[in-house]
Amino acid sequence: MTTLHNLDILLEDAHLDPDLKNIAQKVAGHQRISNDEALLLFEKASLAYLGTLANYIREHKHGDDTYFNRNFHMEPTNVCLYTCTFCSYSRLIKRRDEGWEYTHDDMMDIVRSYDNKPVTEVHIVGGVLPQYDVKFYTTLFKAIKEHRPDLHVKALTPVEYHYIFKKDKISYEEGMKLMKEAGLDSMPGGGAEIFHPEIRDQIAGGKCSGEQWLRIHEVWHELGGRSNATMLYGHIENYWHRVDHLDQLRQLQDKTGGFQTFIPLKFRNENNQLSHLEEVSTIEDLKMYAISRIYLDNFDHIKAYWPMIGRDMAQLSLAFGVDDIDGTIDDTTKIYSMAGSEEQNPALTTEQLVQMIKRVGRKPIERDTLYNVVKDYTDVVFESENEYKGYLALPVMN
Ligand code: V47
Ligand code: SF4
Repeated sequence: MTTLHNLDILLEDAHLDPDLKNIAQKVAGHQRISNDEALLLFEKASLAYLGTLANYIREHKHGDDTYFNRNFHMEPTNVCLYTCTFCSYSRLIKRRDEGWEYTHDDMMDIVRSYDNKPVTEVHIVGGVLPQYDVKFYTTLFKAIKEHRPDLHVKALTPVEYHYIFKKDKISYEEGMKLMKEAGLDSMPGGGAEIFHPEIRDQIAGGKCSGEQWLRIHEVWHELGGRSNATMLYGHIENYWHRVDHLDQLRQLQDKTGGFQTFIPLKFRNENNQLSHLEEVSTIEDLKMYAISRIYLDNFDHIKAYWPMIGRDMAQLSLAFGVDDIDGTIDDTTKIYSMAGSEEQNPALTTEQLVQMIKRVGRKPIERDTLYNVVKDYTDVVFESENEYKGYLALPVMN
């Protein structure tokens, strides 16, 4: 479904604002856009214009290929000593009876419950509590690897790492090395929120700073590791803060090349201290995806996390720069729904996910965490509905 010609039409449009035409020319020439130009896109560009540019880049990088993976989430605890105002979990520190605090054995029971299921990744995130320390996580990673060496461990964010390394009085370098030796394969993108202290100080409840978040990813990349990045948008930040956030990610990526995917996360307003804020519109969401794709020229992938935005929006996002819709996840916790995500009970079979992608003219590709192709579903015809049923979930943490 190539739309490469659409950009040509746009470039010939005599009525197009000269600044926007200039940006379109840059995109056509595969040149990087500046921060001022990104700001201009947020402030001035129409959705149709942004979609044309973002889709051009998306198709240039990936054609119609659209990635998903099969993973499951484990959350050691949903209680957290930080007090991020956007998070539905932080309040549980005072109401611990409503939360859970899993032991090592509980966590391994969850891992074992996936024996014989075709998952390639476990995504581990959680609240921050003192008993979940370096020892807990290194022991857990080692046990997972012993039990199932093929399972990719994508675990924890700089929020946890900063806390546990500080507690053990070890440097980021020492700490990340220990994690790698224990079996950590990659880092998810959480905890980034908005880097700029003007906003972060108001929403991030005392957890690691933007600088510390970036530094821990840098250290991990220097060890040869890969990771993802996110941005929580649509609350009290303005466009300038979003561009600043993207700028810092682009700069670090220039230095290390260690990021795989950028995931814009729309702020949801239920059950948290920012419930008085109105959520941004779906048009704003599509603009966010498109501008991320246009600005982050050194990121291979842009991911839409579909349980949060809903299936229809996920399909739409594939025309606005997105090439990855995360995956089939077995949700044991249902946490995502606490923040008011679109999918109150998200469950998609692999077949449904594949159909969802095919229906918007794209090619469904199952990938592993590092984007190696596991299976191309383009020509697969499903015979039964009884394929392994994977559930999708949002870990609304870190
Ligand atoms: O850092 C918390 C966000 C993130 C809310 O790397 C909220 O593959 C919206 O990072 N409304 C954690 N968002 C989730 C995350 C993630 C998810 C899927 C895949 C990957 C990956 C990473 O969730 C937190 C925070 O930014 N979050 N509360 C909320 N009310
Ligand atoms: Fe804790 Fe993460 Fe929630 Fe912040 S977002 S309160 S660090 S679980």
